[in-house]
Amino acid sequence: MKRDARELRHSRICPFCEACCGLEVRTRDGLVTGVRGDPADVFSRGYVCPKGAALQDLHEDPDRLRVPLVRRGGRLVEASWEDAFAEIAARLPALQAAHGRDAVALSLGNPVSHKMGLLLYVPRLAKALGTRNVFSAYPLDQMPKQLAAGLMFGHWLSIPVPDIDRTDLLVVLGANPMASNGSLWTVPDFRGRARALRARGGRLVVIDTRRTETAAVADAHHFIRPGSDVFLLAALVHTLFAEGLARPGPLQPWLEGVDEVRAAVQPFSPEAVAGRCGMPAETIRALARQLAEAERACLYGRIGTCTQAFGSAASWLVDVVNALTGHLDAEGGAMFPQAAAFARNTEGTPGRGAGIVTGRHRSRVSGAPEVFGELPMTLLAEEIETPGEGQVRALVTLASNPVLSSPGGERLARALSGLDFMLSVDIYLNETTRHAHVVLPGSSPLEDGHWDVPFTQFSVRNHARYSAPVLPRAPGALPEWQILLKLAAIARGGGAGADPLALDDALLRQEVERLAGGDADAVLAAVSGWTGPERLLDLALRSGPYGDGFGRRPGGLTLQQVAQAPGGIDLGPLQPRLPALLRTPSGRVELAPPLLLAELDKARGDLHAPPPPLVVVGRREVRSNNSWMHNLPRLAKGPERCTLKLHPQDARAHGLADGQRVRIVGPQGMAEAPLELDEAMMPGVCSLPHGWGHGQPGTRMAVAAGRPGANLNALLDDRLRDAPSGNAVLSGIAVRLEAAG
Ligand SMILES: Nc1nc2c(c(=O)[nH]1)N[C@H]1C(S)=C(S)[C@@H](COP(=O)(O)OP(=O)(O)OC[C@H]3O[C@@H](n4cnc5c(=O)[nH]c(N)nc54)[C@H](O)[C@@H]3O)O[C@H]1N2
Ligand SMILES: Nc1nc2c(c(=O)[nH]1)N[C@H]1C(S)=C(S)[C@@H](COP(=O)(O)OP(=O)(O)OC[C@H]3O[C@@H](n4cnc5c(=O)[nH]c(N)nc54)[C@H](O)[C@@H]3O)O[C@H]1N2
Ligand code: SF4
Ligand SMILES: [Mo]
Repeated sequence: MKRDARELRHSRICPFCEACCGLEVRTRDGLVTGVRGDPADVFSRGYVCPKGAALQDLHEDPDRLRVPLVRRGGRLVEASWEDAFAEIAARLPALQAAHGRDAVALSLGNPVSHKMGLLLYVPRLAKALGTRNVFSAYPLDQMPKQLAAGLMFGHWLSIPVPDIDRTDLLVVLGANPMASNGSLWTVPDFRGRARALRARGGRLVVIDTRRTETAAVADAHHFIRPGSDVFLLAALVHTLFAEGLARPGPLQPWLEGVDEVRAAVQPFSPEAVAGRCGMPAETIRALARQLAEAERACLYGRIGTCTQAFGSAASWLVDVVNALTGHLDAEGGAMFPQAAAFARNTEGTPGRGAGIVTGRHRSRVSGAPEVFGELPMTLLAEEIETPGEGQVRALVTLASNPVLSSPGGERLARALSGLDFMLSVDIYLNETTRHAHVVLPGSSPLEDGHWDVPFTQFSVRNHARYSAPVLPRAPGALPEWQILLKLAAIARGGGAGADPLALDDALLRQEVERLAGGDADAVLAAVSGWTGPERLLDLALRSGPYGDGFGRRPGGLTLQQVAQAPGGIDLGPLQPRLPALLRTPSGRVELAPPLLLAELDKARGDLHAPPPPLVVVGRREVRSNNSWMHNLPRLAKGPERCTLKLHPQDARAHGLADGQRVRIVGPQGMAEAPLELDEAMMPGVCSLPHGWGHGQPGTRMAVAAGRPGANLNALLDDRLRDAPSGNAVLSGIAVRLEAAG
């Protein structure tokens, strides 16, 4: 080893969460020597959380998979890429030939969104497989918000975000950005921005079932009973109409359905909902008035408002409030970012479009509608278990761990062990991938180039940042985009020897010919300096809203230009985008989609449901991320994080003491965790983080197994969903506590 090799500094966008902070990664001689926030990053300006530095742990993790595994004689053993692809080619196409395309299901996990090599190539694999059985993390998370945005604005990802840097009042409902660093809202350094908001005289208000870390930096916090957000929101809208505060301002001519909304919220006066929400009517009224009267204000709802029985209706009403108070698409309000690449709402005819549809097909067993091309993750197990035409017999998981991340995971695990064939592209042998017949190793993020395909569409400022690979690819490793192409080639009948790069060229040519017609050759020549995801990115950037248009807009963006800009390129604060952003058939903001009006009507029947004595909700913690970062030593150390938080008053009523191990019994299972008494809990509500439950036989995550934690999802009820979006209900489930052991 050259001991005196020079230390190099690289900019790398953090791939772990939606904040997308710019990191500075130092390397020497191919080894990582340090990671810190990159002060030169135009977007995050040096901010970093404890997870960022753990990129080094991930890169070095001895448990991270580096070679393919193939099941031989019941055991997963190391194999060559050739053998692994040969195994897949021998089994997957034959299964589809014998049982139909839908016999193979796809399961897509959260990290797919954080890797352009995966996200940009999933469509190629999905198309080659041709299956309607596509499952993902979205219906465990944000599908209600996507559905509401789709119905209102005409595209699934036209989701407005708080313009926090210019607002006077931010109301956060069911989100904890101090721990999560933001979601469907790319907002690095939330703490710093919240502090600046308050320093300039603005206010931060948090409504949550727990007095969270975000509440701790806010001006006010209000408890809300889990699952009752739809009622609070309907009462806010009710108040706006009742008190003459519905003043949409310049947006007025573009709003369709104001009268229908007024009629629909009629039954939901603050008095009518106060008991259900656990909030005084006067508090609700005051909130409505504050939102209406603030010059610049924004209401933001996130996962707490999505993972409940009326999640779609709640997500919709959040933006109804923003629209009626004149804060939608206005400076300091809820604004639509304009991404430099891959944003569908900048393509096609401005101001009008086909809108969205759901239910183009239905799940075979329960008949749940397809939403955004996907089916509810909680229905995957029954599709595998239930015999008959169209039964799922094989599964491909991409960066997905539903055995821990989905309710019904234990049942799913049993179903997985009965599959004819299972293939995982993943970096760990974990609770899900241990059931696979073939596991193909994903790459270390430090070996990939990076662009935030989804998150630039939710960013608090418009920007263009590209990270080049920090380290050369490990010898023998295959980038994930090539893995997916190879699988696509195999699914298309090309056999194990198929050439993924030739398929990439052919597919790209087809697409460019469709879009650019006679100019296709010139366009392809212009991007020919790049390959793979970078080539798609250059194409998207140059044809995007800030692009050079392949020479038509001199000075416009190209990937080369972005790649050479230290810290990226700032494209300025968010700008109003209505009505041009709309892709609804009416060309207006659909304030009253019939599907959601019907939900609100349904919710009336639930308004007087008596609350169970104790319910469980989830929580996030800065040093963790869903189910897969518990193997990184610098995050895993420190106090036990998978604890059950409970208000001391509830603990006394149960005869339980701080630190004691408790058994939490839910509708479908139980789990055990140490009890942590916390005055910040709403009485009648306990909280347990998700993503734990490690140490199962056949997994290979030694650090995580040392502190397995309890699986929240084992307690929940996999039958409960928000009907229009198919999103799982993860919040407000009735549980019972008892002393363990
Ligand atoms: N009860 C409850 N359940 C929840 C939630 C909740 O709030 N409460 N949250 C839900 C939400 S929001 C989400 S998004 C889901 C997340 O659930 P999943 O989508 O299942 O995601 P993770 O649990 O993060 O698991 C990620 C998987 O990707 C693998 N992986 C990590 N990095 C890479 C990589 O670079 N390449 C490849 N190929 N694989 C990689 C990991 O090893 C792991 O297997 O969980 C949901 N589950
Ligand atoms: N550190 C860390 N960061 C993450 C993740 C992680 O696991 N760890 N996961 C990432 C992912 S995949 C996502 S989707 C985002 C999510 O990001 P956020 O939406 O900010 O998610 P949480 O931090 O879980 O905050 C949800 C809040 O909702 C509250 N809540 C629960 N039920 C209800 C309810 O019925 N009504 C209301 N009003 N509130 C309720 C909870 O107490 C909690 O404080 O975070 C991302 N960032
Ligand atoms: S906040 Fe998110 S993006 Fe930023 S360093 Fe932490 S994990 Fe990475
Ligand atoms: Mo998520």
